[in-house]
Amino acid sequence: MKIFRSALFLGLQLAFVVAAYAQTGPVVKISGEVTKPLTLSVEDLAKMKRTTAVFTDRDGKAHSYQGVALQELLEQAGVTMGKQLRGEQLTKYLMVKCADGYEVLFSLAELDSSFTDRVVILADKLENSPLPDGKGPFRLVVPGEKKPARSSFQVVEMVIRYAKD
Ligand SMILES: Nc1nc2c(c(=O)[nH]1)N[C@H]1C(S)=C(S)[C@@H](COP(=O)(O)O)O[C@H]1N2
Ligand SMILES: [Mo]
Repeated sequence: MKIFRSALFLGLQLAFVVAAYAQTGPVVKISGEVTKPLTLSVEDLAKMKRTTAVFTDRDGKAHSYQGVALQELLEQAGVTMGKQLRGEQLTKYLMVKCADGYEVLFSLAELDSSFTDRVVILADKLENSPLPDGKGPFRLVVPGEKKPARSSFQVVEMVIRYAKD
């Protein structure tokens, strides 16, 4: 009886661990100089204000991506954007980190609508479908640049830091 009970207990524990693991889908993190670090899933992004950005590939072909404006995400994380982005805050940068080790950098002012009309988005859809294998589930889309090199795919984390000492 005792053995049966401990076997049942172990079985339940195992089932619990498996279930918890299955629920852990891919996420993107926003960390560093933030007041509220975020861990966002595709489901979280789906609930936010959605917007479209055009990605121009190496061949000059345009593709329409859907997602959430990076500024919106940074504001949710409590990053100094908008009126707060002044003085020494202007020495802050955002580093994008990808699953393949690719990294690119933006200064915060490049991402703020009080400095620029260009809207960078964190996309989770291409032509309204999930991103293709190896390019998702999250991609930065940076319109208005001559090269697509900063439109990082497989984004896993965005870290905000001070560049000054
Ligand atoms: N994670 C990651 N993102 C990346 C790259 C990369 O190597 N890794 N290459 C960049 C470069 S140099 C280009 S030209 C585009 C190519 O995107 P595409 O293959 O979707 O056209 O992705 C950019 N984003
Ligand atoms: Mo490239």
